[in-house]
Order: sequence, then structure tokens, then C-alpha cells
Amino acid sequence: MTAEYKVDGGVAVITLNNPPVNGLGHATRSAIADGIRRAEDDPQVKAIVITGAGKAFSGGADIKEFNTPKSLAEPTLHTVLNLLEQAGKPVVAAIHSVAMGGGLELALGCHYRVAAPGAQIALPEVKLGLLPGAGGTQRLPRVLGLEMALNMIVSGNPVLSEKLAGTRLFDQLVEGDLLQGAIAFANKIADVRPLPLVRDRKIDYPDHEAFLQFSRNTVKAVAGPFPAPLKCLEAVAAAVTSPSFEEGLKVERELFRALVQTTESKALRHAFFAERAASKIPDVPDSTPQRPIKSAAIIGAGTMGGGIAMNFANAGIPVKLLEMKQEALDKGLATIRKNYENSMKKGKLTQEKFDQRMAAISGTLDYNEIGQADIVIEAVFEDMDVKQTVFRKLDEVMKPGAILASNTSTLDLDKIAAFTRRPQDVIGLHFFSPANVMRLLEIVRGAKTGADVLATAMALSKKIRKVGVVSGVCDGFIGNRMIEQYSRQAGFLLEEGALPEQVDRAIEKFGFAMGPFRMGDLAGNDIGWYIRKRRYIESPEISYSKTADLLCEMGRYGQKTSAGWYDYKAGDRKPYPSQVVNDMIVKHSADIGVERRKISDQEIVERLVYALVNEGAQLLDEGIALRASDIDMVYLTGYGFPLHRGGPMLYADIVGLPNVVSAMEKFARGRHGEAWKPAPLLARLAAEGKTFN
Ligand code: T1G
Repeated sequence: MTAEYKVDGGVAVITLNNPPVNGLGHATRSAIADGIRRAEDDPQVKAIVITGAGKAFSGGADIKEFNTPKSLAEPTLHTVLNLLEQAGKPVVAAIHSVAMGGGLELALGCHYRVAAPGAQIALPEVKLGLLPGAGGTQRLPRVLGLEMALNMIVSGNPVLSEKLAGTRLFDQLVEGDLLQGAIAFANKIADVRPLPLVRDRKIDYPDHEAFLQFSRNTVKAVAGPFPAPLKCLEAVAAAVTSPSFEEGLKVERELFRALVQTTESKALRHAFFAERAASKIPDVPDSTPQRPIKSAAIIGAGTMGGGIAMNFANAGIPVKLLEMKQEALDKGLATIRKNYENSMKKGKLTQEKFDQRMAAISGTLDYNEIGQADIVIEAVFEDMDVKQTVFRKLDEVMKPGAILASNTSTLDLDKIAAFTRRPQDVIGLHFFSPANVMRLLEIVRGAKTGADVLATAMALSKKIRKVGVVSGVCDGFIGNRMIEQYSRQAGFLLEEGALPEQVDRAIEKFGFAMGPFRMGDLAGNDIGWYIRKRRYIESPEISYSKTADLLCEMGRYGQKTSAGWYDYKAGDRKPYPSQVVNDMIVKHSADIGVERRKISDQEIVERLVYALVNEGAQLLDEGIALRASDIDMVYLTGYGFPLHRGGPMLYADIVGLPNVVSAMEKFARGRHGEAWKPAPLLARLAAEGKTFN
């Protein structure tokens, strides 16, 4: 049973005990129902207290049960709530730490609620593409009022229990021992009748229609592709417009059922679990010892080095930046200061935090001053000779046990580790620009990287608020290896008839934050050019469109040269289609004898996204990526893949792998068809009617 029952004096105590957060799974719901029945049948019992063991009162419905028969098996949460409201003895919820979703709804079905301060109170279902499906949209407005309840439900954000102390949500705030306080409260109200029910309370809000209409417009404006926020609003509206509580509950149930089936909700639930699954490394258990990270050093104070340093300062870890020349160091520190000043101007950073963070960052020109750092991250030029010089030096100066990390985005980490006498201490920490903003951190595991170094890096990623995803060593790791195939298709599409603005518009309509050509202009087209030049030598068999090279030969590197795939005007980052570039593209098609044709947006999206899916499957086959959901996390947090589609691999699952493979077979009959050979895993899963996730 995942709830304990004991009687303390005349009070029955039901303690939820379903680690890690007392998710209201079927076994827990059954145990609560049993506890209520036992308490009802015991004449010694005058009152009932429900509380949670461990780190939560309850984190809500057990989302691991969603879309499985268990989530609908009796007793459902509705049934448990009916048992609570029909009990003949008072039930007191004793809340601490976390009361979220179904957990808060459970408490709202009790007659009374007492809380410890500091508890996170929320109905976060909207963040999973859902709405509170166990009466939360009907009961919360009855204790907090229409506006506060609507804000909490549409935003899904937690509010601390002490902030709600003065409302009807909590009958008492308990300092000190919560259970003792709750039992004392239960004894005090044991004989009070009638038993108060939240459902019987009225919501008085004069002219609620005007407020609801205003709220609808506001929510519509910010909901984007997600249906849940507006459905949340309609459910809360039903609390004030329905003729009875039961009617309102019916509206909530219908809206919930509609949402739980949406692909947007499946995508959000998938992302929720994918983020947590990514921190699990199969052969590195949670018990693996970690190395303490109390200080850091960064080699290189450029864009990446500065951004990386900010992550450490933000997490309160002192960090020292090393540069070769004073002016480069000064420039790097000045850039960091400016970034923090901008955040302060936007009200995102207090002066106190600004001072703390700036105090945590220092600079030096002397390698000997960084020797005692627990971790050093190299963020210098992407060239193996430069990496060799730096890692040889680090091997000399860093204390034994220091972690030596490289921020390399494509180079062979095993080669870099071999520049040192301590390959077990070497790891890749691939940040994404801007490093202080992008949440993705590819943690590149070298052949010799120690398990403790890996465990430390994963824990560090959480501490600096990144999503750490483990990658094996290959050219481009996970993200860049896949974007390579995406970029190849983008180039071929130009040769066959599309223009940059059509490709970007099509994929941005699909939901990408930015299409490949706008992205190239932002990141710098010369970066890809430099990598392709290396590729032409290393892997001459791989064909690329020449358009990107021709563009660079025209000196059009992108925004940094005020001209790239698009034209730019001074002081304006808006991309304008470029006649010069489009003429170059059309001429190039003629030069290579390709007859341009009209290409549909659908073909553009399929070729760009399925190129990612196929390479992702290849990465799984090779063991570079541990799981499909890791690949989805890489794309959701590092490449602007639309969250409402859940990542390339989930998107392929939802489209259906056989459909993906048949589209690829069509492309395989076209130009550069060799690029469309299905990865063995993809072909196998499609043939077996299975999915990646
Ligand atoms: N069900 C099952 N497992 C859950 C869970 C849940 N509701 N919430 C968290 N976990 C797991 C999580 O996967 C991880 O597992 C571990 O707990 C620690 O989580 C009817 C239908 C509660 C604030 O949306 O916001 O109720 O990786 O790393 O930082 O209306 O988890 O260890 O194996 O996040 O301390 C609504 C979601 C559900 C709450 C704790 N509830 N959870 O944060 O730990 S829908 C939520 C959170 C619902 C009803 C509807 C956070 C947390 P593992 P963690 P944390």
C-alpha cells in the first residue's frame, strides 16, 4: 500500500507514501480510500488527517500512469474526492513542501486544510498541456476568488503557502511540527458541524463576464500553438457561470478529456519526462561519487568563454577567466558586465545580485593562477592545434583531480584527452551560444572519461540550470551531427527550386524558432564554410550544395557582414530577401544543369525534419545518443525545435514511422537520393510498427 494508516488518540492519520513525490497513482488512491473507510468505521476516531511522507504532500496525479488503464482505474481521484466530501467525520489536509495538481485538488476535497510555510502550491497542469481534472478549476475559485484562481490555473506557476495564509484555502498556517499542529487542529474542530465543503461556497464576482472576456483576449494573445490555457479559462469560467457545482465539474471533465488526447499535451508530457530521463546515465548510478565543484576557470574570454563564466557566477561558483592578452581579457569582462547591466535595466536582476555575480568573476593572464580550480573549461578557437597547446598546459598546471573540460563543438574529444596524462579527467561540455541563455549542455563522454567525472558534470549541469545530455564522441556529437543533414537538405532545396525565404518561412510555420538561412546569417555562414572545407578533405564522398560556399566567396557571412543569405540594413536585424543571392542561386542551378521546379512547403518540412530523424536514428544505432528522448531534449533546448511537437523523434512517432520511411523512399528517388537511406533502427521500427519513444 502506498499510504500508511495509524490512529493517534481520536485522530486517524493517513500518510501518503509513494516516493518520489507521492504521485496519486492507483495504489495510492486505493490506500486513501481504504483509510477513509477504516476511519469512518472506527468509533474511536473523531477526525482524520491526511499528510505526505518525504519531500511532498503530493506532486499530483501520477503522470507516469497517463494514457494507461491505471489512470482511469477505480478509485479515480473523483471517487476519492467524493469519499472525502461525503465522510461523516472531518478530514484535515496537512500540507508541506509541495501540493500540486491532483495533490492540491485532493486537499480541496477535504473539509479543512492546514499548511506549513514554504510549501509550493500550484495547479501546474497547463504546463503539461492539460487542466486541473479533479475539480481544481471549480474549487480553487471558491477559496481564492476568481482572479487569483484564474491566474494560478492559466499560468500553472506555484505560490508559496504563506502567501495564501489569509485566504479560505488554508484554515491555519502551522509553524513547527506540522503533524502535531494538524492533529491539534483536528481535535479542535472534531465536533463542529455542518462539515464545511468547498463545493458549497459561492464565488461572488460582480460582472464576471467582462472580466472573463478580457481574460480570454489576454490568454489568446499569449497561448501560441497550445490549446490548454484557453481551455483552463473556460473551465474556470464554468465555475461562475454553471447553474450548479456538478454542472461545472462536467464542463471541466469534458475539457480535460479533450486536452489529454492532444498532441500538444503528449509533447509537453514527453518533454517533462525527457528532461528528467536525460540525467540518468545507465552505467553511472546515482550513487557514483562526485568531485566537489567549488571554483571554476575558463580558458578564453570570448563570446563563449564569457557566457560560460556567467553560468558559474549565476550559480554562485567563483570563476576565473584566463586570456592571453590584457585587452582580450578586459573586453571579455566588459561584455559580461554589460550583459548583467542589461538584465538589471530589464528588471531581471537586482543590484545586489549584480554585485554578487560580478564579484564571483575575476580574470588573469597567468595559467599558474588557475591551478587550484576544481574544473577548467577550455573555450578557445575550434582548431586542434590550439586545443593541443591549451590541454598540454592545463595538464601541467591544474591540481590533481581537477576536471579538464573542452567546449569543443565538433572536434574529437578522445584526441584532446590524449594531449594530457589524465584522460580520465577530461570531458566535453558543449555549451550553445549564447551560453548564458541556451539551456542545452551536451556532455561529451570520452572513451576514458571517469564515471565520477561524468556524474559530477551531470550534477553540475543541474546546478548551473542547464539540461545536460550525454553524447558519445563523433563529429558533431548529437545536435550538430544532425543539423549537418538538415543543412545539406536546405542547400539541395535551393538548387532544386526553392529560395531562402521560402525554406525559412516553411520551417518557421512548422514551428522552428528560426529557419536554416536566417540561422546561418545569425551564427555566421563562415562557420559552416570552415567545417565543410575540412569535410571535403576528410569525407569527399559526401555531397553538399555549393550555394553556401558561393555565398561565402561573395563575403556574405551574415549579419556580421551586414549581408548573408539576406540583405540587412544598418541597425536593423530584419532579414530582407536578396536579389543578388537569389540570382546567384538561380544561376547556380543552371550551371549544374538542374531544372528548377516548384517545391511545396510540405516537401521542405519533410526533408528538413526527416533528415534530423534519420540521423537521430543513426546516432541511436551507434550508441552516441542514449535514448530517443535525449535527442528530443537536444532539439527542444538547443535548436529551437517547436515544443508543441515534442522534438524530432516524438514528431516522427506521431506522424508514424512507416509514413516517415515512405516519404524518405520518395526522396531517395530524387537528387542526392543516397542521403535518404533509412538508418537500420528506423527501418526496423517502421517495419515492426513500433516507435522511437
Ligand atoms: N507523477 C509522477 N512522478 C513525478 C511527478 C508526478 N506528478 N512529479 C514529479 N515526478 C517525478 C519526476 O519524474 C522525477 O522522477 C522525480 O519525481 C523528482 O522530480 C488530475 C491530471 C513535484 C515540483 O505537474 O513540478 O495532477 O527522475 O526532478 O525538482 O488535475 O517534479 O526521480 O525518476 O522534478 O524536486 C500535475 C510535476 C500532474 C507536478 C518536484 N503535477 N512535477 O520537483 O524534482 S497532472 C505536476 C513537478 C494532475 C490532476 C492532473 C516537480 C515537483 P525521477 P523533479 P523536484
